[in-house]
Amino acid sequence: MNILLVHPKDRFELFSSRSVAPMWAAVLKRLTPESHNVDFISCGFERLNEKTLEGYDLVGISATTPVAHSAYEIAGLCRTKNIKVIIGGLHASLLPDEVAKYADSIVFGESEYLWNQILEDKVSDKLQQYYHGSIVKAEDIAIPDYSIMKKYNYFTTNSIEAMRGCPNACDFCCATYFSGNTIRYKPLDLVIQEVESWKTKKVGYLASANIASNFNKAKELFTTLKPFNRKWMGDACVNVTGDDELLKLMSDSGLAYLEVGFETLSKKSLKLINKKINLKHDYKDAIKRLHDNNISIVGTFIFGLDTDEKDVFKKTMDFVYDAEIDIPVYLVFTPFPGTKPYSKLDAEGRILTKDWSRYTGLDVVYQPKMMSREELLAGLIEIWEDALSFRGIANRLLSQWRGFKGDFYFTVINLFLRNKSKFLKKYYPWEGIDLPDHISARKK
Ligand code: B12
Ligand code: SF4
Repeated sequence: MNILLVHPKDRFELFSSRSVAPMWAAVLKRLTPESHNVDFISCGFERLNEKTLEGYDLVGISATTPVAHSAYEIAGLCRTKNIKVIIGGLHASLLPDEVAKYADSIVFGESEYLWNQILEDKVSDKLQQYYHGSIVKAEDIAIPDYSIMKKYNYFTTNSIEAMRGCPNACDFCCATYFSGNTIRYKPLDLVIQEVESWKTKKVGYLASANIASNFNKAKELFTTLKPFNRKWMGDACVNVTGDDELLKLMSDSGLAYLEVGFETLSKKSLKLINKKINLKHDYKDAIKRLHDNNISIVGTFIFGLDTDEKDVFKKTMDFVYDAEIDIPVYLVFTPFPGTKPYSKLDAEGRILTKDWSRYTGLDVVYQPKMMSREELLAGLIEIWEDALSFRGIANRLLSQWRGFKGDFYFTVINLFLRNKSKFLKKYYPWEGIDLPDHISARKK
């Protein structure tokens, strides 16, 4: 068969398709027997039309929520050409019945144990509508094969999914709805094999929602990564700062940037979103510990929770400067469909749009409680503008003396974000939201 894997694009191209190469497609390529041909297109920077689809027997598309509309359009195009289409990914797993309306088959959950079955079913013309993936064993988490992608299109293809699962089950986070709380670390010999196969010295990305879900396993992993003498970026929870040995091993392994979901400074809000793990940690102390270990912090914050008052932006901004967070990431709280917060807000009649393409974290899709929709969006715009102003960047750069240490990634990430800040102009006006005059005037 000729198989085409398609990575959809988000409506406003807010998130660069060029950052991290889509691992799902590289994983399916690895799982596909040699007898089939696999090609790949990323709609973020390549055009897909009827002509492109010629000659394909099966099209596979991955859908997260903000790109679901694009996945449906592509699926529609395939169906007009009578090509069988299958959709997998987070959104398909959260809303299988919706996705089933647009595709011949949908895959929910992890696909390692299913893909070959699907291909066989297609060959014998017996495709099923639903395929339900089971939790994959650690040793079977596939090693991605990026040979179908043009590597120069991406910031890095040196991504490794060294583990899956997180025990914390925060209400708003889709990761545990999908992979459950079964924690699986890839066997270390597979990790070694994977990193050794990388052709470039580019930064390594640890593509897991919480790389330190199990401290002992994480320690083994970082000990294994150290001899490779590479720079790494990854995501973990603030609780890593409670273990000095782990922090040292992370640092020694070359972990340069750690994305930490601080989410909110308010304990009340943390309880509301069930991110209890953060309650036990003093953020300022945690940040100091990471810095003391030479680890820079990408700190994410969400706004618009029911407990958030209008002063939340100012308080957060002051904290970010005071605590010297290296790269702040500000998002509006987004209730992804299929999650508890979504069901609650929907039952309260507060979901304002079911246009998933607006579920980006940079839009307001529900009625906030303590401020208006306009105030929430205006606050987000202003805090981003501050963070990406030259003053904001210089302040953060100098506070940690990164300029003198020649921190290449700090510059790259900030320039990338500054470029992305154009979204504020491109995206405006947000449909149905009238921004206050002082913001609208700046956008014209
Ligand atoms: C790496 C990552 C990114 C990277 C790279 C994304 C990329 N280019 O692929 C970057 C930083 C760019 C990114 C951006 C965003 N991300 Co992100 N990201 C992740 C992360 C940490 C890992 C994803 C990954 O590559 N996993 C490894 C691969 C192999 O797993 P997988 O994609 O799930 O694929 C498996 C199955 O789903 C299935 N499958 C997937 N697709 C298909 C298709 C077919 C045909 C088949 C058969 C099977 C199949 O097979 C694979 C193997 O089992 C996840 C968290 C997580 N653990 O899932 C969040 C996650 C996917 N991101 C999320 C979000 C919200 C975003 C952003 C909106 C950012 C934001 N505002 O918060 C943007 C939007 C991106 C977009 N346009 O969709 C959410 C998605 C929520 C949702 N409902 O859709 C997640 C789950 C995080 C979370 N905790 O909520 N992200
Ligand atoms: S700790 Fe992080 S990855 Fe784990 S459930 Fe909470 S938000 Fe998701």
